[in-house]
Amino acid sequence: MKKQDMNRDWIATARTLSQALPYLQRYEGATVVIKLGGHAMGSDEAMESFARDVVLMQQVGVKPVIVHGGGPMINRLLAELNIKSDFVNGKRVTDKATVEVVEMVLSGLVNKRIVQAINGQGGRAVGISGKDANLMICEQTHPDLGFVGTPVQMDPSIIQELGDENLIPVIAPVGAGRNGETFNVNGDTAAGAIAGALKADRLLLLTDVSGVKGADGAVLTSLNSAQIKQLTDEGVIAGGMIPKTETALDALAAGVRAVVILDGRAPNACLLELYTEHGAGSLIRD
Ligand code: X2W
Repeated sequence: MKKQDMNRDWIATARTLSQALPYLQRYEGATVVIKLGGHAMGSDEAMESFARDVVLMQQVGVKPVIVHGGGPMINRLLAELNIKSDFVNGKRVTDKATVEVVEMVLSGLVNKRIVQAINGQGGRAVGISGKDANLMICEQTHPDLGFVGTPVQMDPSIIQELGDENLIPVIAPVGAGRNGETFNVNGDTAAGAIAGALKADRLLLLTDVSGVKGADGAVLTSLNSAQIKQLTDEGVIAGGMIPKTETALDALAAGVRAVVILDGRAPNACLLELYTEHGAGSLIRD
């Protein structure tokens, strides 16, 4: 690179930082819940970049809370163990053998990979699941789904305590039942329930799509609950997007200020959303 071009690069970096000031001020002290889906986890480089963004957010005063999925990783181990798996309305039919695999993969492999990535960037992450300190008590969602749980009672105090110590909670979507059961909770559902219990300032749902699309196929950068209901009735919002928009509506109703559905595979997706005028994905608020 020519010296002149290099200078231009640094000047642009300094300008970017300077332009971020109002956003840095806006989010200081804010609780931001980030759902990292299994499809958005990708390569080690992508994980490293995500972890770096999370540590940066904390460095500038945000309280990040990570809730993760891991569907593809569960699929892989179930296949290796020759355990068949079906989905009904986006939820995995979960028998006893399956829920054991789900907990091993989510609370073990996936959770610790994220914890390690954050710690590798100089953060101090602590991996827990919905079982820890009674964070998320669940009831069976539907008898046909087996050990799939719906969060019914939340105690987010563990998250606040970790945040007060500058520790970054990384949460696997596994919950306890009142009778000693282990429940498999959809990652989006868990993130929504946790963000709601915390009355978070932002819930970022990192997925593998660029946002909510309108009838013309273009991403809608900003929409409210009424528009979501209308687009769902019209069949424009369909398939895998439905659990995400439902989570968004539930989270808003529970007191979350805004929900953003965005592509977690895009570089620095979280920073782009929080700290630039451009934003990313679809911002949902009333
Ligand atoms: C999900 C939990 C993991 C998840 C499952 O078993 O796959 C249910 O379906 P993603 O990567 O966010 O899809 N649980 C009940 O949600 O992972």
